[in-house]
Amino acid sequence: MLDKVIIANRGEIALRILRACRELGIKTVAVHSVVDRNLMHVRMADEAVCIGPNPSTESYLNIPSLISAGEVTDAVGIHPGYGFLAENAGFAEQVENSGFVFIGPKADTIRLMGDKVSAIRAMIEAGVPTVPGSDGPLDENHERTAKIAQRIGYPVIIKAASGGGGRGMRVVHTEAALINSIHITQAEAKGAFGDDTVYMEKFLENPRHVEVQVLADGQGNAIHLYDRDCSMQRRHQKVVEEAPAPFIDATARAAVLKSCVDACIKINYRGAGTFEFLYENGGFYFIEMNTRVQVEHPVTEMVTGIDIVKEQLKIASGMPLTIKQEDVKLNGHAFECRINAEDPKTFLPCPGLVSHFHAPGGLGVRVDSHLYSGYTVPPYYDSLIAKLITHGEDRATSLVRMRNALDETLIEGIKTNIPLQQEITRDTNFQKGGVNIHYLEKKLGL
Ligand code: MV4
Repeated sequence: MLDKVIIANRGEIALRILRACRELGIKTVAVHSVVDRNLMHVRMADEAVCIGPNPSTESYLNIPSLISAGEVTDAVGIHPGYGFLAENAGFAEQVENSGFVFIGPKADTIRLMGDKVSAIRAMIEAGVPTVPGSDGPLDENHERTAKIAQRIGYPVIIKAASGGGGRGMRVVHTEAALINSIHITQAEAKGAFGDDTVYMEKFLENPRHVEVQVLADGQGNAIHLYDRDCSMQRRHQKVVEEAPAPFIDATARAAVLKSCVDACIKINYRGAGTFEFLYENGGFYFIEMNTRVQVEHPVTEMVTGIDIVKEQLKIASGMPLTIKQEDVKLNGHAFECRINAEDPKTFLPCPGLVSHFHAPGGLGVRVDSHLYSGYTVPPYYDSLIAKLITHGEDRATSLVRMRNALDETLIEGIKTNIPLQQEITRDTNFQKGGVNIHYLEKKLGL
């Protein structure tokens, strides 16, 4: 087992990683910015190192600082969490070249999946269902491009190969608009990512966002932990997630789960990973793969009983996966509501002093949060301050527990999106289940 791990993140996920390390007897090093010296996990860690000033570019994204912290503390591994450097192949490479274990996939795998064109190619080769598309970059041969669009059928979507998560994409409805739209997307991609490579897909109008969680050890063993539905989102920010995804065609689901496991074996994947799909009319269409632990991993933990972060640490220690696919049993249903320090009407961030915090409780209620009474939410980072997770024997039980948990939660001193979450749990279409990715924005009148 890894002896000592640097937790290269902050907030709830840093605390989540610390808890997993404690269970495994791994020593912990919290690295933090100046303002974050009072974070819950910094107080609890075996050691703490200040890695720089408040802006994340000078602290949580400061690679030399992070490597130095590993050196001065004699750490063995570095856990990147999510966001920040979690999917930065260059970081993973520097971590490994400096003699540390990067708790995640190999740098080459991160690079393969970071380029959406190479990711899609890898998936096609592995038998994962993808969106009908160009299956490669578009070039300056406009006739060829127009033919691809004709074959796929309009509307199509142009996406930046270096994009992802909703950045750098444009929908095209007619051949007349095609070439100009490609040029605009290329220019934007060049500016945002320094790479103007774009590709084309059929634009799916009303899909759901369904993703598959996997674990693989890079030693020939891989399993899936079923699926999650993350369709309840606003401007590419997930708001509520649930596991398993409701109302999925059983045959399509069994096939897609198997294809994800096969793909992990084929690319020799290592660590925790997520295959993102659009799900429409009973079919799955791969769009991207995430090579990190995700914010919403707890809903999968609740329905499978598997600690995903502990598995990441065991895999990084070189241990083979001991969980067999047939031992992964789905038990009940789980929801996660993301609680953000933001105005529930304008969605503007709302940092400040939390004068009072009271967490909900009871059977099937989990709170992943670094909050405490007297904590000040700084303005420099993501506004996620807590994740409320509920579990129940069925979807209705899990949902009523979430409604109660939200009603019980007290966060005073700052505005939060709890009123929005309360409204969602009382929405009859959400209660029925299976709403698509546009539902929340339409409900909010956007
Ligand atoms: C799409 C799509 C429709 N058709 N691709 C947005 C985020 C990025 N991960 C991919 N995205 C989309 N790709 C095709 N071919 C619609 C979206 C999309 C979306 C996807 C998942 C969750 C929320 C979304 C919100 C708007 C658009």
